Amino acid sequence: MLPWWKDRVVYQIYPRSFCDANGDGIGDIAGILSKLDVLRELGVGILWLSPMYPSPNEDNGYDISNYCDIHPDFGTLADMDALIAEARSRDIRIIMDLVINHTSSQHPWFAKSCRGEEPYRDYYIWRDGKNGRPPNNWTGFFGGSAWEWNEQRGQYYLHLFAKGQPDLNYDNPAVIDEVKKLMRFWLDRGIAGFRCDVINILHKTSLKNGFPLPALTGSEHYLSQPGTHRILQELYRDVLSQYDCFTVGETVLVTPRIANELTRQDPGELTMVFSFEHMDADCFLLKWFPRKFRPKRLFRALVKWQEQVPWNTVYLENHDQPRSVSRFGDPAYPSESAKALAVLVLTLRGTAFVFEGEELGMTNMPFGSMDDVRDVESHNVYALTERLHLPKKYRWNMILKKSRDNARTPMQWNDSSNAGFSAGEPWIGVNPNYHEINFEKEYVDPQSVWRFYQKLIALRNASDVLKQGSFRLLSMTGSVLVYERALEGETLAVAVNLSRRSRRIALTGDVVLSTHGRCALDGTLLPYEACIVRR
Ligand code: TEU
Ligand code: CA
Repeated sequence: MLPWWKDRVVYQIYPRSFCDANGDGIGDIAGILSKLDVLRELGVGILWLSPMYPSPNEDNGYDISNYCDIHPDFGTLADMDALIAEARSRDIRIIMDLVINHTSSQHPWFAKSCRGEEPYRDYYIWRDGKNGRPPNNWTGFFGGSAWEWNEQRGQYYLHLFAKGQPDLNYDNPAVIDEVKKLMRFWLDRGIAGFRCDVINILHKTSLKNGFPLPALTGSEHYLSQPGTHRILQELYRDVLSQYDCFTVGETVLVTPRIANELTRQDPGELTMVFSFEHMDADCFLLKWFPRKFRPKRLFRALVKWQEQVPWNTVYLENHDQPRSVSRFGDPAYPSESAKALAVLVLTLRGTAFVFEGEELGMTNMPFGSMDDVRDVESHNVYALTERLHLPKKYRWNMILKKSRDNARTPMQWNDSSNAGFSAGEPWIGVNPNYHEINFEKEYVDPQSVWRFYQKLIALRNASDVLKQGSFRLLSMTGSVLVYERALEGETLAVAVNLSRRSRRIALTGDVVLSTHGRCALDGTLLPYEACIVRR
């Protein structure tokens, strides 16, 4: 029997942008509750909720000021308990975001650490400066020095993300104890696991200068270090192994070898990880330098991970990534290309993750100016590239193509004002294409992207071969990928064409599901056609 987390499709909710029940412009728990039936109908069996904890929102909740409560914007702890129970009653389990590399600078631990109060003095990574400069040359994920001066303490603190996200000090056992406590707090309330934010950078082996790199200088001192493996093993042994739960690690800059180490069974660490190699198919250097999308780059990365990691996650979107249909699809074939991408996500081997709106074919946002952009990362990068004298047009193009806010515009529920997301003024603008792309319209259209996702998820839920079958590459050309899934004598082949041209393929068999509703393959795939064939 497959464990339940390999058996079910996961749906990621970005709560701020999902559904606003009280009209304050921010999505909330009551909004999620109102959509549980629709999610059940879609066929997903696990929800991953991006952070809903109290937070000053410098990084939309990834800067946590209290791990054991719910932000009033979203509701109360009682609302969260109700959500867990209501989801359970529909056979949907919930995992939460575990953000433990850093806290918010508004967390009481940090305030006390600034004052040098015990036992919080060494909860964070504090160092003296060097001749009035930061302690080392490290740079952070959002650009610029990874150190910030604190007047009160008279020292610098390390922050690999925004200034308001000081890194915790994992050389301090008290910090690990705090983490165990907060994990139990949520597991005891009935959640089914965690998505673990940047979990492979917890332990910093040394604070020496890093090898100068174009980005993330210093990262060789903290990426997937032995100290991090030890912490993950301890969290597994003392907490996770005592619950019916799973973890998915968000692991940055990992190779298949490292992913296999992070997910090994004995001693246990994580259940599965998110890798990012396939996210570089249209960009490089931590995404900020766009390049032309080539399907083969996407295919090659996906296949490599299929072949080298026994059980991985499969995804094309999350709250940090622009919309997949805008990156890997085609505006001339919006519905076809969204469906072809869906086939990839739901027929490759591994746990499939669908991000809110992906199942509608939601697209990137035509932002007008930086005033429309909310994300701290975008603002930091826009300012930094100005100091580097990059041309304004180029910088703006970077933001349009790569801003995380592309994924964070409100969910498009219907054709009414604000796409039915909120009766008030949404915290971030709604994509004007909600008149064409919205849930209610797609729900009643048998040919819609949403209906296709529903069919595909149902097919997967009912198919052992899609859930647990082996993966074998059959062929890969510039724009067509063909592979096979096999289990105990049953074989399905999948062919995906990510181009505007019809392509010839040597594949026959009864069509189980096709993006174009066809019943038999005749040797050609139409533009952006994908087919699942029984062999
Ligand atoms: O993301 C970590 C991470 O690597 C991203 O910041 C990545 O560099 C960037 O998004 C690429 O555009 C996680 C969360 O998913 C993200 O939302 C948080 O901002 C970040 O950690 C800090 O907690
Ligand atoms: Ca609200």
